[in-house]
Amino acid sequence: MRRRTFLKNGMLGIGALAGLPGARGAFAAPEPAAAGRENRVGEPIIVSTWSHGMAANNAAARILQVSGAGMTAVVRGIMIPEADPKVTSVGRGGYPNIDGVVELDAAVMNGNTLEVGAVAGMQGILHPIAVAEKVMDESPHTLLVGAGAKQFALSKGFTETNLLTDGAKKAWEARRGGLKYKPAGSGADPDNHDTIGSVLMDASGSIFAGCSTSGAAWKLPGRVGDSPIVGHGLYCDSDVGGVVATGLGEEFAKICGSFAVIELMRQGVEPTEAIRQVLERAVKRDGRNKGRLLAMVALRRDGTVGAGSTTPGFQIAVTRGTKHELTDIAPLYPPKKKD
Ligand code: SD4
Repeated sequence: MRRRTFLKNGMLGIGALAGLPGARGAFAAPEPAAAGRENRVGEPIIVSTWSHGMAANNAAARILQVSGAGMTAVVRGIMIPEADPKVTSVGRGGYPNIDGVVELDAAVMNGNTLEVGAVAGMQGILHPIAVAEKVMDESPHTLLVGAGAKQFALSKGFTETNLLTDGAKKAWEARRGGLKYKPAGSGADPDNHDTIGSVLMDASGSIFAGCSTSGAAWKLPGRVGDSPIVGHGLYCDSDVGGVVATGLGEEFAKICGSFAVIELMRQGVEPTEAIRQVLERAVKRDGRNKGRLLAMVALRRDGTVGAGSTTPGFQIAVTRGTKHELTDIAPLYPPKKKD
């Protein structure tokens, strides 16, 4: 495993986060720690998927510094890649469905209370992660989809916006002639990766998780992946740790990937080994999964970070206190070299 240390602090500012309707402010009271779940590490830890996880971690760390509010920090961190048009698998700039429409999925989870909030297949709203938080905090439900999710967001003061950038439209147009939807199980589209997922343990030992994605590029309208489904794309429990997934959502659904990793960790399995066992389960069931992106990162409540990926290229961003690090994860199934 190669390690690369990136700059401390000094990355993306959080100015883009201003003006969110009624969001918990940067100075909101911290969420209460769960009794007996002290942070034995003594400093907050944030782990996120992919290189854009660095910017997310940086923003989250700054929120933690000013308010100590872990859930707010996860949400505000994820909002950075959601707003970045260069990230083609999250928020604005995300690749659209087969009809050229961007549909977004997101979820949040509070590991103290096991409360969750999620939206799926939502169109025209820039920050699905913030809407997911509202679903958790201000609705009696856990998951809202499609037009209902959008209506809920508008009712909470979010505004409608165009999520399809010129770049994403061009990519879709270039593919349109040859686009034929590949049913689940036929392999991940190479354009289909890089969901942002974050797990955070705050100074009190409380654990929070969130993830946000535009899902599979060129998907069928209405397709929902693993990311907004608790237990598939994310899970956290402050007694154990937190997990987020990235890759082919249909395959995580079949094994309840994130929940499976948490339950192995609960039984004492090391985070990296737990992820390996769960990914192996997916590969054992279907050998084609060796060549499809299925990747996960986990944080155990003692501060141990684990990760695994079927294929090469996966990276995780880890922040401990003020130290940010991007780490390449070696694939569990390296592609065979061609002679
Ligand atoms: C999905 N898991 O919708 C998401 C896509 C993804 O990295 O993670 N890409 O299937």
